[in-house]
Amino acid sequence: MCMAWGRGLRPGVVPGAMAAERALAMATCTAPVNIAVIKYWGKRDTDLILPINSSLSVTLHQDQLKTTTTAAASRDFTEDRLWLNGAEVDVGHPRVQACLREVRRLARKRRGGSEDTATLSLLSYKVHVASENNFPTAAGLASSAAGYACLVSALARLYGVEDELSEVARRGSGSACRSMWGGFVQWQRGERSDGTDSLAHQVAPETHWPELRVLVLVVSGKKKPVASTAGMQTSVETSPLLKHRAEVVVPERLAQMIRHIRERDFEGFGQLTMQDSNQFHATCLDTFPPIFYLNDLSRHIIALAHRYNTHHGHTKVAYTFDAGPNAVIFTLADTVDEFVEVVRCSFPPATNGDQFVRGLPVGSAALPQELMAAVVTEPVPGAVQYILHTKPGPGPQLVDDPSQHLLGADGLPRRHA
Ligand code: 2P0
Repeated sequence: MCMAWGRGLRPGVVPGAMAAERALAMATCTAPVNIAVIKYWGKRDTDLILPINSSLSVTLHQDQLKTTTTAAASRDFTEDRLWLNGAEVDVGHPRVQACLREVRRLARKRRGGSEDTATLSLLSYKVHVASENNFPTAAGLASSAAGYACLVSALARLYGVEDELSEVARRGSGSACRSMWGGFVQWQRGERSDGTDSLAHQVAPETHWPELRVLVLVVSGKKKPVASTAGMQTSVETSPLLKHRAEVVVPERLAQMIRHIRERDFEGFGQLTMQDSNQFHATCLDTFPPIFYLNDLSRHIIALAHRYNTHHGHTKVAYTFDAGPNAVIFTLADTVDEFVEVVRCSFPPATNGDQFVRGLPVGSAALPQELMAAVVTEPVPGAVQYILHTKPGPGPQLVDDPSQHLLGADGLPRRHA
């Protein structure tokens, strides 16, 4: 493994290495999951992770879904090491290495010619990193976005880097750059070949639309059949629809979507969210050989949402699906109780009746007879494992409480009770 890590810097040659006395430096951050409403699919540069189109997402609240990462540096560490959910994994993964290299480059740049010996010492040390999700990785919720956003946040904190970091998170996973901000976030595709203008920025903070709610319908614990990274490149190579989407459709939709968000127009936001999810899955079908992320159950949920909206005469719920069959539903707070009851009646829970709804509280609702008849047409028992109720939330956070570090004083993972 070739590493730029610490090259040319040795603790022994740090002048007046005051901070080298410090045995262990540690920082812990949390970072959120995001769900795209204008989808990213396809790269124009697979190494720098530069997309063929801009995208826009909603950052989900970390009370329900988050990654926590601790990064530590010590002169006593003999090699870089990484643990994910308690299991040690290969730290040599090129994307992990790209994030490490870029944060360290920014730290050096920031230090410039100054006498910041603390940073200089840290930069010469190996790192240990531990990362955990507060949700099951197997649930198919976008964990790489939160994971890389958190890795970059924790490393940046460790080295005292305060620069724009979405460009670095993007090197871990494209969608990770959007998890560097809270609320409503646009990832600008950029024009430059070096990727310096392919950045995420906030369109509106999470407080902008207080009534907006998110229901994640977890329908499958299985791993996705085709990984996004491989799938999107096959789409770039074979799908004329994807080319048209990137060149013509997305630029128009982005402008519309930003307008709907600014005006808190749920009708417009919801319709465009559904249309963009559908077009993303259409580009998957247009890929050759085709990629299928939706399954019968996802199609069942799509039909249910349309029946529900038709019954009410306007858009009350909007679905979106990523590279897997789980549904993410956007709605407004005043609709949550009723729609959750519709989902419960449509997919009666098999065993976990009391854990069927998780996250933010949901009240009870009695469904009117005409709604039942019009919307709940063919119940599929047990098909939805559970519903997670959440809302838009903030970007990465620093964890001040040292008892929350995932690494102990020995630099090894410790388990929380
Ligand atoms: C998105 N997805 O915009 C789209 C919609 C999946 C469907 O971003 O290769 O895991 O790491 O850049 O970010 C999934 O792609 O792919 C994704 P890489 P990533 O959220």
